[in-house]
Amino acid sequence: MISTRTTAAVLTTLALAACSADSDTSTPTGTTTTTTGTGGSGGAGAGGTGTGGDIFVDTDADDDGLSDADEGRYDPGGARDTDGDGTPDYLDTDSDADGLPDAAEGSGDLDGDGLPNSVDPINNNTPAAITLTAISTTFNNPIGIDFHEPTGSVVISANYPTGAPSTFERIQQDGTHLPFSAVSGFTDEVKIATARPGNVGGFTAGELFVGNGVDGQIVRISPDGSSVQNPWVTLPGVNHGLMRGSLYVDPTGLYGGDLIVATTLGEVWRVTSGGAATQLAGIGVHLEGLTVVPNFPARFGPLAGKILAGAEAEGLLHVFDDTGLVTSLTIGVLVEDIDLVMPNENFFGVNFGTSRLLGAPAADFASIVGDIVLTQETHTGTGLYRLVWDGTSVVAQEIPLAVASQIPTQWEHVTFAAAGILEIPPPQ
Ligand SMILES: [Ca+2]
Ligand SMILES: [Ca+2]
Ligand SMILES: [Ca+2]
Ligand SMILES: [Ca+2]
Repeated sequence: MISTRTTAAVLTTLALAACSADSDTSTPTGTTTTTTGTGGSGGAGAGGTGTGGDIFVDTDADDDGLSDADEGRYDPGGARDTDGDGTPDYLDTDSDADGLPDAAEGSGDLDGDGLPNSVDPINNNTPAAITLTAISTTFNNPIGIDFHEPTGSVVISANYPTGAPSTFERIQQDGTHLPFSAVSGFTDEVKIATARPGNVGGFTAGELFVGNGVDGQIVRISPDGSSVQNPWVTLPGVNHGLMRGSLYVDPTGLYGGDLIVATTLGEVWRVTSGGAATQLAGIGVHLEGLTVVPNFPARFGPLAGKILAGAEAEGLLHVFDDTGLVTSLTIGVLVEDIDLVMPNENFFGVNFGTSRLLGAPAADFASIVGDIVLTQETHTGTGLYRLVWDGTSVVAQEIPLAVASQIPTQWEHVTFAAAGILEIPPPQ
């Protein structure tokens, strides 16, 4: 279970790759640190509090809520170092190098394999059931959706298939719609991507990227919608395909924070904030759904650090890196969209069948924070799957629906967002 007070740390850790620093500042120099004497069964650490005498005892050196003893400081063979990075668990804020801080993972055991979450990078437990709620404002045929960080709201491409009068709208917490930019008339399925804070490639949070229906062309819209560069980039050469495909701004820095695009003709490109485009692959199939997997091999196995793109028609998930196509996986999902479960962010998905957004609170996804979620357009269940590395293979697990949940009929794109709309209040 991820507590809300630690989710900012989770996000930071996810974004910045594994960190392992002793964050404890509470141990005065020269004081005596003592064992609790209870071996592996020691209770909650005193967390740097005094013990009533002159001796200051700190039993939780990294302040993650797990006692030094429980973190293996006094193990007979030497202090335990689960991830082998040279920093022992009792000083390592992410002992299992899975991108989730020990303080958030705690001593529970999600998958029931006997290994506490904090030292178990593979948690392939069945995801908890989610409750989807239909957002009670009317929508005008939305397709694409993403988080608009500067306003804490959700931005969508609307008015499919004409894109008029407004191609983009922002949905405020009270359910009202505002046009986003003066763009009108982008036709067909309009897929979008926004930049998040902390982008290392020079993109500004809230910038929005989209295709314009012309082969190989990308549009860039400023965070407040006032400036539209159309086209911003035209890929060199011809016959690239369209950006409905997908677009994604790399939040990990593994690809320089670049904009990644996947086209309807199977090309994958990186584009810098300066507009320089580099082709990574061309596999000749309509790609749809795109993400960059954070580089935590212990958690994601062969997917760590790679670019994922779906091929709905083939039923395949393609895996790319900077050298091109790495492998193609059959995972039993016809991929429409790919997203990372962000800590303390609500879920919003376009249920095209009813022209509504379906939302679910962040807490519903607490059991799979940091994981990859695949969306399938038409389906017989939820159409949402967790993609998980089980130590041997990459498998897709359907995310169950709670009894009270709305049943999605036809998904388009989905997103996680630190935003609220009507029935789904903003995350605390
Ligand atoms: Ca600790
Ligand atoms: Ca370590
Ligand atoms: Ca961890
Ligand atoms: Ca476990």
